[in-house]
Amino acid sequence: MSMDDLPPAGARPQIPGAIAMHAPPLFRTEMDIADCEVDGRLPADLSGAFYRVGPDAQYPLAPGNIPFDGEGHASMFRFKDGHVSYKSRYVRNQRYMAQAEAHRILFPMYRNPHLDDPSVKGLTRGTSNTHIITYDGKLLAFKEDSPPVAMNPLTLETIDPVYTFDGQLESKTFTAHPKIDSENGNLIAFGYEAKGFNTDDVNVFEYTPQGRKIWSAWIKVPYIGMIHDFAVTRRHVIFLVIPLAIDLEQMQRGGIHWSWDGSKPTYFGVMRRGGDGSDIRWFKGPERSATHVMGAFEDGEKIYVDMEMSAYNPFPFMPMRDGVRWDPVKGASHITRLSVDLSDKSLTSYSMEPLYPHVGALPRQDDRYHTVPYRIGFLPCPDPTPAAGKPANAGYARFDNQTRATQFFDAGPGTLLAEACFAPRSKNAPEGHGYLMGVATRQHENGRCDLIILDAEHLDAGPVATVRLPGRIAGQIHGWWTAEEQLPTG
Ligand code: V55
Ligand code: FE
Repeated sequence: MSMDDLPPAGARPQIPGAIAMHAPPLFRTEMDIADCEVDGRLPADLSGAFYRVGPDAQYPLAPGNIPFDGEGHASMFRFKDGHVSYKSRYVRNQRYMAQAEAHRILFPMYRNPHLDDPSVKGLTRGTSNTHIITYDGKLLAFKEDSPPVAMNPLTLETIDPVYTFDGQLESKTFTAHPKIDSENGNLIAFGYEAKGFNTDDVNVFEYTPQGRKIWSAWIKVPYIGMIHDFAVTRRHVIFLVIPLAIDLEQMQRGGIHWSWDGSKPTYFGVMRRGGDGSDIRWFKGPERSATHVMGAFEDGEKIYVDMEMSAYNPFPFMPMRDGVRWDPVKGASHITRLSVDLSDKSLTSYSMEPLYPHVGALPRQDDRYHTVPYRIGFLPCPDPTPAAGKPANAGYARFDNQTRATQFFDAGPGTLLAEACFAPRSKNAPEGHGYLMGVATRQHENGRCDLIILDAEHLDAGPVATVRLPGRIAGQIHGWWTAEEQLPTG
């Protein structure tokens, strides 16, 4: 399936990677914009960096390849003293460097090593195109099939194309969705296919903020399916294994790593954090996709994970098995609360409760609440209650899980929105007090982009400031806010 087969934007629900799919690649165009134009006034207390990363093909994708295989292009909005600049750089991972030297694609198919050019044997295949965070003074870019890549947080120069925490990383892979402990700043992460291609091993581990490993456990999964995000609470680690299953035959035929196998259950696995993983319990559910976590918490032995969930495959460019035709309605996701009660020793399945009517992907929270009970969430989605006869514009929703009250910022007609990120007003500001920011693509202006900055408590009041870019900028899957005090000086 190609981008042209998709229903027009707006007629279909927001799906992960929608921006990356609609934005044609920039093909090695990197940018520096000093002192960007701003409509409105940048808040005086907004100081730090908003990082983004997304797939942006280095050379045109090989026939049959999917947009998720574009090379990682990282970007930064740097806010300081009431001004903002924009910078973007491709991640100089092993794949990018080898291809640059060869002036062509050497890794032609998404997570399929069979077609790789023989010259790249032994290099990491990772594109670093999915998520980006700062940790221990470094900017880390992720693709879930490889180790992180470390970059300089101020210059975006790549400093280590295979970052292994000084050799401590046991897994051959590393999730794009590490969590930062809300209380001690530790980094908790995992790798799947952790012993290499087509292995059913998962390695889960925790590092101190200074980069010292404090525990690591190995578990087996019920089947090899995508484990894109995960959840961490004070005492538990939760994995979702979805029916986007490894497809060896498809890969032999030159296709991608995954296809949707609707005959498989969606598993919810829970293990004790800091243990050896031997206590893991796998709870079964029906055919569902469960991709991004908005937030998670525990109450005694009860575990709750709020995430985007769809009836099946949310990605139109990932093949369906057995001749099933992809249906955008079944691929559309709702924020759903998954729960289990661990005190029930005979429990074998998890519960699912849809929380809001909004249809959208890429939910986020105040990132200071990754591992503790949280209340506020955000989601890019079409207006859930458009005026009669009017198409639904894209916007950002704010959810208050305590009252179930919602707000909506309407981004206007012809606008596509990337995932939003939350920036707290100050280090110790209450949950959700600060700014919500995200990149808007204006379809009627040739894809020109704006960075929209909203008061996160009052989304419906409209932007407090809009950073006007002169044209299209690199697309994004995920982004990350780093406050000034956590950036290196200089
Ligand atoms: C996702 C994105 C990916 C990927 C697997 O949003 C899952 C989900 C940009 O690449 O490879
Ligand atoms: Fe993701």
